[in-house]
Amino acid sequence: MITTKVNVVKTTPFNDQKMGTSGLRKKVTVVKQANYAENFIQSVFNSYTPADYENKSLILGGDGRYYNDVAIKTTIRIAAAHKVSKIILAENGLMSTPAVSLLIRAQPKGENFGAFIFTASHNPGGPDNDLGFKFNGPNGAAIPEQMNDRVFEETKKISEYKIADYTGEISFTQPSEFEVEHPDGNKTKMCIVIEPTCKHYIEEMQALFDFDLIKTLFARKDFNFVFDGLHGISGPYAKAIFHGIFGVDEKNLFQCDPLPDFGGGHPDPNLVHAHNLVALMDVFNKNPYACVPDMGCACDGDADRNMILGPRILVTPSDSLAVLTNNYELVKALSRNGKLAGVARSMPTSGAVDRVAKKLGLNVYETPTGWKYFGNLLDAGKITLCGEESFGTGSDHAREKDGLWAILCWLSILAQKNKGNTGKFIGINDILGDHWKTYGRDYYCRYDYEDVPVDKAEVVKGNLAKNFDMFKGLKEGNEACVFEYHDPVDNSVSKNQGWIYKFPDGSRIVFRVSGTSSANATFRIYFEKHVEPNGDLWADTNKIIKDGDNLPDLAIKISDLNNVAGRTGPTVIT
Ligand code: VG1
Ligand code: CO
Repeated sequence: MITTKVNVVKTTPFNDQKMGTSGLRKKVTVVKQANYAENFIQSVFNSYTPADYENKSLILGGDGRYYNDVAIKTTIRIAAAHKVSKIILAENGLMSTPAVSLLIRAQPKGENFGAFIFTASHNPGGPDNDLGFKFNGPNGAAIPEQMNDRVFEETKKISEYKIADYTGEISFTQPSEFEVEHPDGNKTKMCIVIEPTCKHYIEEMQALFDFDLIKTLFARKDFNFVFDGLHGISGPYAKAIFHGIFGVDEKNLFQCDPLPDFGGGHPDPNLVHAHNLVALMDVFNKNPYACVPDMGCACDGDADRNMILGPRILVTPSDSLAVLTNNYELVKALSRNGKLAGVARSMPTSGAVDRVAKKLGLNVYETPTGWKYFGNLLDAGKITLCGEESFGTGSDHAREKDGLWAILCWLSILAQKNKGNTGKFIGINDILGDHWKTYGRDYYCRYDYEDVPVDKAEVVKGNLAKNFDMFKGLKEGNEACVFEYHDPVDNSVSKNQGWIYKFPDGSRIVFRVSGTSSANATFRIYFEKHVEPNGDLWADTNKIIKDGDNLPDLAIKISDLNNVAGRTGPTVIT
């Protein structure tokens, strides 16, 4: 038993603790400042009433990045001072974002306050890189925008925080107990229980998917599967599921040990940062003699994102959402409650899923970027499946996007398509080809301009609004607007969610400012062009978006980004 006393510590506010698209992300050097983490965590507690957290449990997990251990210990000490009765601590502090969401949802009703997830997701880690704090409520979802605003208000007026004075060791592998003496002399108890990193998540996946069916796929000699964990938290899950259950050779599971600095890379599964996997899958078609696996996939640092690759092709996340919708009946996790209730996509995600939804008679919701906007739709039963262009796919099973779940969806489709097939393997390219022959192809690409100084970013934003009329004048039927979301469940309004420039055929250029970068501004430019089923379905994306209306050129003309930011092109193209 650890005995400890609560101290009330005077502090002054930091003015930069506003949560972005997904939690608070800052450089480790910023979080290391005295009182920085304490202020933020206390401000979360201050945004609730004692009835929300006293005598409740609090879940703590994370992606294992540098400094998480310190942040977790601080949170435990603040939770003790707020009479939380039970900390459910992921073993070694390691648990993926979707696994935490599922674990919250598995807690007895009314007994859980929520969870802190210590992750900056796809952002790099290490002493000079990023750290992140996410807070999810008792429904398993990241708290909504209005709650983020409330926390921000608290961070601006905080004057003190409450913290247990115990600064000794706290085990991340063994249970422990605290006796906490409060300023009024009352004593409370708090226990820490250790939750294994993977166990609960894997049980949930086994219930959601037909693992025996998927095993028939892995039993085929002509199915070669590779996975890249990018040294994030997906590795332990991938090893347990793909190797432990499906028997994939461990040498086909790359970078599956979580590292505090992700081995120096960005744990971001895209064409740029997952370059080894992309090269192995020969996506850029550089080696006609290469023997390419049938499926390659990867997850990000906190394992909520997924990347799916077929031989020599990336399945764009927008297409992935459309294909999953079209094939939902082949996936137990999607069809277990009958027809899909509806689908949703973030605004910059391509309209590919809209075409499928139209055919299947499903409602489509277009939300701002960030998973938190799907929460209300999922809770209200309006949608079953949702996704974002940024490699995020998920469903009503959790309240976060779920990387391994999405991979299991694709494995289910491949297994079903090849059920009883003794001939040539029906692969990802065949599934994509069939899809495009039915719906046409929405060529899609994103340019990121990272690290634009804030004053220059303001100039670019000014240009974007100023040039609406210029764009509309270019072609009859062109439209331009600032995206605003009206939540159909709670009627809340989210303004300024990106600039849309739309052509009459549905092609679009979209601009947004990232809400996950830890310093300076990142502009994201999204390009989308539709080609009809009888058009060129297997062309190079770069060629298509430049053919006819040259979308990248036009985007630069509208924003004057290269000039203003002194650049010759984007920093990342995916
Ligand atoms: C990015 C993506 C967004 C995603 C968010 C969090 O946000 O664009 O779609 O929801 O990251 O993903 P932004 O504001 O930088 O564009 V994760 O995997 O960081 O939790
Ligand atoms: Co993530």
